[in-house]
Amino acid sequence: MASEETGTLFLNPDRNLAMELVRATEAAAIRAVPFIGRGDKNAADKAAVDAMRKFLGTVNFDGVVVIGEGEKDEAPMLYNGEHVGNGRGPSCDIAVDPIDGTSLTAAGRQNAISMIAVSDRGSMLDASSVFYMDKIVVGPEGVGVVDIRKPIGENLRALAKAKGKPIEEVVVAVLDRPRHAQLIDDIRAAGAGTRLMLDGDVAGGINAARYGTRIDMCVGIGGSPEGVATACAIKALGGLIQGRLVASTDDERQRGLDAGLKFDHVYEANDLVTSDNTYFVATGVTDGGLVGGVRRKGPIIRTESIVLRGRSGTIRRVIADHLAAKWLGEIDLTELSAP
Ligand code: VTB
Repeated sequence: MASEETGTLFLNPDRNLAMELVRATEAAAIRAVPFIGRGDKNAADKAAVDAMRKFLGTVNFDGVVVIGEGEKDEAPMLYNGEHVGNGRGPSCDIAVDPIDGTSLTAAGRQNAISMIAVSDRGSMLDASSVFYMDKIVVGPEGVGVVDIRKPIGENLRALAKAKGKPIEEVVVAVLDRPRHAQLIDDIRAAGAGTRLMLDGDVAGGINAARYGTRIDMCVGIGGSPEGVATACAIKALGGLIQGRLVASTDDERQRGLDAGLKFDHVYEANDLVTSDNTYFVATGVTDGGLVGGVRRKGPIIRTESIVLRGRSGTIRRVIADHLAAKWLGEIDLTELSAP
């Protein structure tokens, strides 16, 4: 028996962890609710960060934050290198974004989520010194078909063929940024349509890879932390993610090189996270294409989450009803009145 087996049981994240992690993203999403549409993204982020840190502290694991979102805009964050969990149980790397879409939340827009990705200790790429990554994400049909090194038009034609549909029916999610003007033109010139995202390319990437959505591909330059988190999810969905780091300044490039990162290099899913023992959990803050937002229904607060597990290749939806009375006094529930 494996001492090896015992070791595996105790040293690596196991399936029980997933439900514990959902509690943390649920709490972060619920706590962010009073800040929806209130114009203060840092306050929303702080509420979510505090809730997530508190819940993670009760979980049986020894997590190290490899990727904490926030440095880029000096938002409140779970810091890189911070230990989370109660220190007992499996040793994990974690990528965390208490709210991906703080601006969306502050504006009262759709598609804000709270998310955590987890994998075996030492398996996540620490790309924290370089903020941006050029990415391409597609579902299982695009594996071996699409390649970030090829022109977008070629990739779109190849994907349309692999999916057995005309290119006019192919839909591509892209962050709506000036830097993507040419990319957007090229996608449309190839005959495909775009879904321009204000923020949230993790959800965009997952929707591109997930079965049965209207999105076929997610491309463009987004956050590198988001790239690693998306890779944890893609392991469960069987799709493809490739990323290339993009330095905005010479200093940043040098910091990346000093940290052992490579430019002009294509990071595959297995480079972004070397383990297949990955988890990705997300709870909707506001309504979105991936998960619905937090709702108040009479005496309960309803949250909607997804749980993806790399090893089993599963995606599960978790609908949770939380007794609102338990949260009274802790949060302002006025934002939660049923739509
Ligand atoms: C994306 C998006 C995130 O950062 O990764 C983006 O998915 C990239 O940075 O929700 P810019 O906003 O500077 O383009 C976020 O917007 C979060 O900061």
